[in-house]
Amino acid sequence: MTDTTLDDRARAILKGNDRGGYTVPTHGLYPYQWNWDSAFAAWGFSTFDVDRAWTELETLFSAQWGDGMVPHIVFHQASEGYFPGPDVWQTGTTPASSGISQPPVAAILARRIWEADAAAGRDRIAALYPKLLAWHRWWHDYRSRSGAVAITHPWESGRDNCPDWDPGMRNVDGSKVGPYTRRDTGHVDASMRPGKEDYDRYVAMVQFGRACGWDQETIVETGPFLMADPAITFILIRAHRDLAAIGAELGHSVTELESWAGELEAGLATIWNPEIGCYDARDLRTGEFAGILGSGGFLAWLSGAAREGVEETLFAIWDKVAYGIPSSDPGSAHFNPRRYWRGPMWPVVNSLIAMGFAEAGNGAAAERLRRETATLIREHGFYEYFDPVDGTPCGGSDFTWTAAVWLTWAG
Ligand code: 9WN
Repeated sequence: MTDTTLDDRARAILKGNDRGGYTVPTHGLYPYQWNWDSAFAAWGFSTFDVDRAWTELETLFSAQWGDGMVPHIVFHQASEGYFPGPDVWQTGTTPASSGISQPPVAAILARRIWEADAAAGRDRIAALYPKLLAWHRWWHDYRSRSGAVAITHPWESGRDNCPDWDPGMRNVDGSKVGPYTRRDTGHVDASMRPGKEDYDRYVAMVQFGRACGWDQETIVETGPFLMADPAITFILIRAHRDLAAIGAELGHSVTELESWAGELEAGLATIWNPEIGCYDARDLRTGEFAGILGSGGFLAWLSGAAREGVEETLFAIWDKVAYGIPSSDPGSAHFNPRRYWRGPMWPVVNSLIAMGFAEAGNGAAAERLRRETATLIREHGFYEYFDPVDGTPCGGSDFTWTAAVWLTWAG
């Protein structure tokens, strides 16, 4: 296919996954609206339909909770195709939603969407601004207490079963969750998905949230899982700054956002693991580091936080594969090139990493990453993710965020 044909195909995927005001990540496997998928979808739409781009974000924020949290899934329409659905989460919200959040990329991408058409976007971004601010306040008040950003469920990281979460997962008791039926393994090869023990623990964490009425204070203070996530920390620092830039342009005082970004920047010291020479996921219940190098650490450049020596450490793992930055180190015992987040390369994460490289002045690395990602999409199509060693396409096909990053970055 030529790149023009691929552009057409990418636009057709976004339109085909449109369910009216929101897009699903892919047909079948993911039948609802996901938080960070939608922010990428909006960015993709902004290349040919800015109005539709804003609508995507507006629909997502229509599900915002009273405390500012923006849920990771919004269940607009009933579907039998996904587990766990609204009957399992039981959050009691309208629209129905999950009880956890997802990486706060919305402000980063909203700023880019606004740049795509400044005049048309002014009223839309002005209306979204207080909602974005309330969400950022939620991350600050509930999740930034240890210095870095904490997640209460691996699904909140968006990088569900990456080895970064293994220390925290070991302490979650999944043995009493009772029977349930997974749907994901009916859509894609089970060997590419998280295992049963992982799912038992994921469900146990949902059951804890449900039992305490999704009380955030209880979940953070006494829930079964609390880990500091370097990737969300980098993303939030960057998102605070982008939201501050938006706010300043709109005439708001942004000192609060700037101070939140500064606090997190200082807090990065708490997730620096000298043993691996990199920022690292950390179990906040035990203090244990995960000891994992992978795509999460590469997001340091997005917030301008890369320290001396990090480039050498991290680029060595990139050099071990042929295509893009893998989600974990191919040299480690945890690495699995096709099992979800335990090794594969994800175009969507690579697009954020490249954004960081470009802004840090490393245009050559940004271009290498773009080229390697584009090669995979050209050869195989718009898959959810890829084997970084031999390029095998994996997961769902005709994937919204892969189409979106083709239009905005890789293509
Ligand atoms: C759980 C939709 C989502 C992405 C996540 C990805 C995967 C869900 C799942 O799919 O997570 O949220 O059931 O595996 O890990 O990043 O947002 O594409």
